[in-house]
Amino acid sequence: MINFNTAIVRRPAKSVCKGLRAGDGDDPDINGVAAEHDAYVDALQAAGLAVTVLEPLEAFPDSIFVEDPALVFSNFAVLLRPGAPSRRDEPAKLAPALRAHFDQVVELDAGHADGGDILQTPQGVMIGLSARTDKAGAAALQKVLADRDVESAIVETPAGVLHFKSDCALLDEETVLSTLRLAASNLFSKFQTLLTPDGDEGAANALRINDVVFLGEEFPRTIDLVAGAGFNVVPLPTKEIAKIDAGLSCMSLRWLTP
Ligand code: CIR
Repeated sequence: MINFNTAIVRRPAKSVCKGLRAGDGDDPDINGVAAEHDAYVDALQAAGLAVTVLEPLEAFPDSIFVEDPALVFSNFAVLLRPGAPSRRDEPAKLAPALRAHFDQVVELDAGHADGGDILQTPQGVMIGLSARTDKAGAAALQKVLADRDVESAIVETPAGVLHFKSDCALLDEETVLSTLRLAASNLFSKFQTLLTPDGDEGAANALRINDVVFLGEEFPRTIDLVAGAGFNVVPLPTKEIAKIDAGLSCMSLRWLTP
Protein backbone atom coordinates (compact mmCIF):
# COMPACT_ATOMS: atom_id res chain seq x y z
CA MET A 1 0.00 0.00 0.00
CA ILE A 2 3.00 2.25 0.42
CA ASN A 3 5.66 -0.05 -1.01
CA PHE A 4 5.94 -0.10 -4.77
CA ASN A 5 8.44 -1.10 -7.41
CA THR A 6 6.50 -0.62 -10.63
CA ALA A 7 4.43 2.17 -12.16
CA ILE A 8 2.64 3.16 -15.36
CA VAL A 9 2.27 6.79 -16.40
CA ARG A 10 1.09 8.47 -19.60
CA ARG A 11 2.63 11.61 -21.07
CA PRO A 12 0.26 14.59 -21.37
CA ALA A 13 -1.23 15.24 -24.80
CA LYS A 14 -1.48 18.82 -26.11
CA SER A 15 -5.21 18.46 -25.55
CA VAL A 16 -4.56 18.36 -21.78
CA CYS A 17 -5.25 22.10 -21.78
CA LYS A 18 -8.91 21.16 -22.42
CA GLY A 19 -8.98 18.71 -19.51
CA LEU A 20 -12.16 18.50 -17.46
CA ARG A 21 -12.59 20.86 -14.53
CA ALA A 22 -15.44 21.74 -12.21
CA GLY A 23 -15.24 25.51 -12.60
CA ASP A 24 -14.56 27.76 -15.57
CA GLY A 25 -10.95 28.43 -14.59
CA ASP A 26 -8.01 29.06 -16.91
CA ASP A 27 -6.61 26.31 -19.11
CA PRO A 28 -3.37 24.83 -17.82
CA ASP A 29 -0.21 25.65 -19.76
CA ILE A 30 0.83 22.61 -21.82
CA ASN A 31 4.55 23.11 -21.22
CA GLY A 32 3.88 23.58 -17.53
CA VAL A 33 1.93 20.32 -17.34
CA ALA A 34 4.71 18.54 -19.24
CA ALA A 35 7.30 19.91 -16.79
CA GLU A 36 5.21 18.78 -13.82
CA HIS A 37 4.84 15.34 -15.38
CA ASP A 38 8.59 15.09 -16.04
CA ALA A 39 9.37 16.01 -12.43
CA TYR A 40 6.85 13.40 -11.26
CA VAL A 41 8.38 10.62 -13.37
CA ASP A 42 11.86 11.57 -12.14
CA ALA A 43 10.61 11.43 -8.54
CA LEU A 44 9.01 7.99 -9.06
CA GLN A 45 12.28 6.70 -10.47
CA ALA A 46 14.29 8.28 -7.66
CA ALA A 47 11.98 6.51 -5.21
CA GLY A 48 13.03 3.22 -6.79
CA LEU A 49 10.20 2.44 -9.24
CA ALA A 50 10.52 0.99 -12.74
CA VAL A 51 8.26 3.33 -14.71
CA THR A 52 6.55 2.47 -18.01
CA VAL A 53 5.86 5.74 -19.83
CA LEU A 54 2.97 5.49 -22.31
CA GLU A 55 2.56 7.74 -25.34
CA PRO A 56 0.15 10.71 -25.23
CA LEU A 57 -3.42 10.29 -26.48
CA GLU A 58 -4.64 13.49 -28.16
CA ALA A 59 -8.25 12.27 -28.28
CA PHE A 60 -8.29 11.97 -24.49
CA PRO A 61 -7.42 15.26 -22.76
CA ASP A 62 -7.46 13.68 -19.28
CA SER A 63 -5.59 10.49 -20.18
CA ILE A 64 -2.47 11.71 -18.29
CA PHE A 65 -4.46 10.76 -15.17
CA VAL A 66 -3.97 7.00 -15.51
CA GLU A 67 -5.07 6.38 -11.94
CA ASP A 68 -8.73 6.78 -12.93
CA PRO A 69 -9.35 4.13 -15.64
CA ALA A 70 -7.84 1.21 -13.68
CA LEU A 71 -7.12 -0.23 -10.26
CA VAL A 72 -4.04 -2.35 -9.60
CA PHE A 73 -2.91 -4.82 -6.95
CA SER A 74 0.21 -6.98 -6.85
CA ASN A 75 -1.48 -9.91 -8.56
CA PHE A 76 -4.32 -8.45 -10.63
CA ALA A 77 -5.63 -5.34 -12.32
CA VAL A 78 -9.17 -4.08 -12.86
CA LEU A 79 -10.24 -2.07 -15.88
CA LEU A 80 -12.76 0.40 -14.48
CA ARG A 81 -15.66 2.29 -16.07
CA PRO A 82 -14.91 6.03 -15.74
CA GLY A 83 -17.85 8.23 -14.88
CA ALA A 84 -17.04 11.09 -17.26
CA PRO A 85 -18.28 10.44 -20.85
CA SER A 86 -15.06 11.85 -22.35
CA ARG A 87 -13.02 9.31 -20.35
CA ARG A 88 -15.10 6.17 -21.04
CA ASP A 89 -12.67 4.70 -23.56
CA GLU A 90 -9.53 5.28 -21.49
CA PRO A 91 -9.59 1.78 -19.91
CA ALA A 92 -9.41 0.17 -23.37
CA LYS A 93 -6.40 2.35 -24.19
CA LEU A 94 -4.68 1.27 -20.99
CA ALA A 95 -5.49 -2.43 -21.34
CA PRO A 96 -2.48 -3.49 -23.47
CA ALA A 97 -0.01 -2.03 -20.96
CA LEU A 98 -1.80 -3.73 -18.08
CA ARG A 99 -1.96 -7.06 -19.90
CA ALA A 100 1.80 -6.81 -20.45
CA HIS A 101 2.29 -6.60 -16.68
CA PHE A 102 -0.52 -8.70 -15.19
CA ASP A 103 -1.67 -12.26 -15.84
CA GLN A 104 -5.10 -11.33 -14.56
CA VAL A 105 -6.87 -8.24 -15.92
CA VAL A 106 -10.55 -8.11 -14.94
CA GLU A 107 -13.14 -5.82 -16.52
CA LEU A 108 -15.69 -4.09 -14.31
CA ASP A 109 -19.07 -5.05 -15.72
CA ALA A 110 -21.56 -2.50 -14.39
CA GLY A 111 -22.02 1.09 -13.32
CA HIS A 112 -19.21 3.62 -13.17
CA ALA A 113 -16.11 3.87 -11.02
CA ASP A 114 -12.97 6.04 -11.18
CA GLY A 115 -9.70 4.95 -9.61
CA GLY A 116 -9.42 8.36 -7.95
CA ASP A 117 -12.28 7.30 -5.71
CA ILE A 118 -10.52 4.20 -4.42
CA LEU A 119 -8.19 4.28 -1.41
CA GLN A 120 -6.26 1.13 -0.53
CA THR A 121 -5.57 0.82 3.18
CA PRO A 122 -4.47 -1.96 5.55
CA GLN A 123 -8.07 -1.94 6.87
CA GLY A 124 -9.46 -2.69 3.42
CA VAL A 125 -10.28 -0.76 0.30
CA MET A 126 -12.47 2.34 0.58
CA ILE A 127 -14.64 3.03 -2.47
CA GLY A 128 -15.93 6.59 -2.43
CA LEU A 129 -19.23 7.38 -4.10
CA SER A 130 -18.91 10.60 -6.10
CA ALA A 131 -20.15 12.26 -9.27
CA ARG A 132 -17.88 9.75 -11.09
CA THR A 133 -18.41 6.58 -9.02
CA ASP A 134 -21.99 5.37 -8.62
CA LYS A 135 -23.54 2.70 -6.44
CA ALA A 136 -23.71 0.16 -9.28
CA GLY A 137 -20.02 0.63 -10.10
CA ALA A 138 -19.01 0.49 -6.46
CA ALA A 139 -21.04 -2.69 -5.90
CA ALA A 140 -19.61 -4.34 -9.03
CA LEU A 141 -16.12 -3.46 -7.83
CA GLN A 142 -16.83 -4.86 -4.38
CA LYS A 143 -17.74 -8.18 -6.00
CA VAL A 144 -14.52 -8.22 -8.07
CA LEU A 145 -12.52 -7.55 -4.90
CA ALA A 146 -14.43 -10.01 -2.69
CA ASP A 147 -13.89 -12.75 -5.28
CA ARG A 148 -10.15 -12.14 -4.75
CA ASP A 149 -10.32 -11.96 -0.95
CA VAL A 150 -9.90 -8.19 -0.81
CA GLU A 151 -12.14 -6.47 1.74
CA SER A 152 -13.82 -3.21 0.82
CA ALA A 153 -16.36 -0.69 2.03
CA ILE A 154 -18.45 1.84 0.16
CA VAL A 155 -18.11 5.35 1.60
CA GLU A 156 -19.15 8.89 0.68
CA THR A 157 -17.05 11.60 -0.95
CA PRO A 158 -17.92 15.11 0.30
CA ALA A 159 -20.26 17.02 -2.04
CA GLY A 160 -18.39 19.12 -4.57
CA VAL A 161 -15.16 17.12 -4.25
CA LEU A 162 -14.13 15.44 -7.52
CA HIS A 163 -12.71 12.21 -6.13
CA PHE A 164 -12.42 10.57 -2.71
CA LYS A 165 -8.63 10.75 -2.99
CA SER A 166 -8.75 14.42 -3.99
CA ASP A 167 -9.17 14.83 -0.24
CA CYS A 168 -7.01 12.14 1.36
CA ALA A 169 -3.90 10.02 1.11
CA LEU A 170 -2.50 7.10 3.10
CA LEU A 171 0.81 8.23 4.64
CA ASP A 172 1.67 4.95 6.35
CA GLU A 173 -0.08 1.84 7.68
CA GLU A 174 -1.84 3.85 10.37
CA THR A 175 -1.76 7.49 9.22
CA VAL A 176 -3.92 9.37 6.76
CA LEU A 177 -3.59 12.93 5.46
CA SER A 178 -7.11 14.32 5.02
CA THR A 179 -9.07 17.48 4.56
CA LEU A 180 -11.28 18.47 7.45
CA ARG A 181 -14.43 18.13 5.32
CA LEU A 182 -13.63 14.46 4.59
CA ALA A 183 -12.32 13.56 8.06
CA ALA A 184 -15.51 15.05 9.55
CA SER A 185 -17.31 11.92 8.33
CA ASN A 186 -15.34 9.87 10.91
CA LEU A 187 -14.24 7.45 8.22
CA PHE A 188 -10.70 7.51 9.50
CA SER A 189 -11.44 6.76 13.14
CA LYS A 190 -9.09 3.76 12.99
CA PHE A 191 -6.24 5.94 11.72
CA GLN A 192 -4.13 8.75 13.02
CA THR A 193 -5.22 11.70 10.91
CA LEU A 194 -3.20 14.73 9.86
CA LEU A 195 -5.56 17.48 8.73
CA THR A 196 -4.61 19.84 5.92
CA PRO A 197 -4.65 23.47 7.10
CA ASP A 198 -7.57 25.63 5.98
CA GLY A 199 -6.94 26.67 2.37
CA ASP A 200 -4.57 23.74 1.72
CA GLU A 201 -7.25 21.22 0.74
CA GLY A 202 -5.46 20.61 -2.56
CA ALA A 203 -2.47 19.24 -0.64
CA ALA A 204 -4.46 16.19 0.49
CA ASN A 205 -4.02 14.62 -2.95
CA ALA A 206 -0.58 13.43 -1.90
CA LEU A 207 1.25 10.18 -2.55
CA ARG A 208 3.32 7.96 -0.27
CA ILE A 209 5.89 5.97 -2.24
CA ASN A 210 8.30 3.76 -0.30
CA ASP A 211 10.28 6.09 2.00
CA VAL A 212 8.93 9.40 0.74
CA VAL A 213 5.72 11.40 0.58
CA PHE A 214 5.10 13.47 -2.56
CA LEU A 215 3.33 16.74 -1.70
CA GLY A 216 2.42 19.75 -3.83
CA GLU A 217 5.16 22.35 -3.45
CA GLU A 218 2.51 25.08 -3.38
CA PHE A 219 1.49 23.98 0.11
CA PRO A 220 4.32 24.88 2.53
CA ARG A 221 2.08 24.65 5.61
CA THR A 222 1.09 21.06 4.81
CA ILE A 223 4.70 20.23 3.96
CA ASP A 224 5.72 21.49 7.42
CA LEU A 225 2.91 19.51 9.04
CA VAL A 226 3.79 16.22 7.33
CA ALA A 227 7.55 16.69 7.71
CA GLY A 228 6.99 17.62 11.36
CA ALA A 229 5.20 14.29 11.86
CA GLY A 230 8.40 12.57 10.79
CA PHE A 231 7.77 11.90 7.10
CA ASN A 232 10.36 12.42 4.40
CA VAL A 233 8.61 14.92 2.10
CA VAL A 234 9.41 15.39 -1.59
CA PRO A 235 7.71 18.61 -2.78
CA LEU A 236 6.61 18.49 -6.43
CA PRO A 237 5.06 21.14 -8.67
CA THR A 238 1.28 20.77 -9.18
CA LYS A 239 0.11 24.28 -10.04
CA GLU A 240 -0.85 23.47 -13.65
CA ILE A 241 -2.51 20.07 -13.07
CA ALA A 242 -4.46 21.63 -10.20
CA LYS A 243 -6.21 23.82 -12.82
CA ILE A 244 -7.87 20.64 -14.08
CA ASP A 245 -8.68 19.32 -10.63
CA ALA A 246 -5.77 16.88 -10.36
CA GLY A 247 -3.06 16.15 -7.84
CA LEU A 248 -0.20 13.77 -7.25
CA SER A 249 -1.97 10.43 -6.96
CA CYS A 250 -3.76 10.86 -10.30
CA MET A 251 -0.73 10.63 -12.57
CA SER A 252 0.31 7.03 -11.95
CA LEU A 253 -0.78 3.47 -11.37
CA ARG A 254 1.72 1.88 -8.99
CA TRP A 255 2.04 -1.53 -7.44
CA LEU A 256 4.50 -4.02 -5.97
CA THR A 257 5.44 -6.63 -8.54
CA PRO A 258 6.15 -9.81 -6.55
C1 CIR B 1 -10.94 14.79 -14.49
O1 CIR B 1 -11.80 15.61 -14.17
O2 CIR B 1 -11.22 13.62 -14.71
C2 CIR B 1 -9.50 15.25 -14.59
N1 CIR B 1 -9.49 16.60 -15.08
C3 CIR B 1 -8.81 15.17 -13.26
C4 CIR B 1 -8.65 13.78 -12.78
C5 CIR B 1 -7.96 13.71 -11.47
N2 CIR B 1 -7.76 12.37 -11.07
C6 CIR B 1 -7.79 11.94 -9.80
O3 CIR B 1 -8.14 12.69 -8.89
N3 CIR B 1 -7.52 10.66 -9.58
